[in-house]
Amino acid sequence: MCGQGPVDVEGGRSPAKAEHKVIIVGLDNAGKTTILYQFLMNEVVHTSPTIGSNVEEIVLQKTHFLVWDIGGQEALRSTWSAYYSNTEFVILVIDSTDRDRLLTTREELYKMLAHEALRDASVLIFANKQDMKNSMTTVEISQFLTLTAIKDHPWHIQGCCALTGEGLPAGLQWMQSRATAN
Ligand SMILES: Nc1nc2c(ncn2[C@@H]2O[C@H](COP(=O)(O)OP(=O)(O)OP(=O)(O)O)[C@@H](O)[C@H]2O)c(=O)[nH]1
Ligand SMILES: [Mg+2]
Repeated sequence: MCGQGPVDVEGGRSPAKAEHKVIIVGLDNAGKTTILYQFLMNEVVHTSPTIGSNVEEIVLQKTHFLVWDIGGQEALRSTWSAYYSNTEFVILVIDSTDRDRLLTTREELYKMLAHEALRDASVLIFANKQDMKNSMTTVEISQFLTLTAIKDHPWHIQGCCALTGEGLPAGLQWMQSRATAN
């Protein structure tokens, strides 16, 4: 937890090490915290609803991501924008079984994309819980969210299962390739 590198006024991180800021958003119960710790430890942790946020550093092939996992309960969604400044990647996590709330997710997505602070952000959408047999496919979700209409942000949709980790490396790889391309 305590870095030993050179200290600077920004809060103890070396300015030489470029760190890409990532936020993980999505409705409550989507699997955001499960994904974060599956990324970090390759295992499923017991989660409870996130109040506030968790932050962890994930390193992939020398690319450092500082990842903020934010609580998705309705009362907490208005706090998401407090995390937007300097964000390079938004990971939107969707519970692919949650048909009833896909419209709410859609509204939250377009509200975020219109936010000035996220003007340059890329968006990775994880269609999570693909292990459940009633889950929507990535094609269904893409169509419902009209992703192809999004022209002003690079985006990518990836099916996944946070319990097994399936699909997560592919999503992370997409972020890594964009992070190094920029
Ligand atoms: N079947 C299945 N369950 C999952 C998957 N991912 C997460 N879950 C379960 O979904 C529940 C919610 O997961 P969390 O990671 O706490 O959800 P969250 O998005 O962080 O929720 P908030 O913190 O309230 O915003 C937990 O019981 C997880 O074990 C998945 O891929 N498949
Ligand atoms: Mg959480």
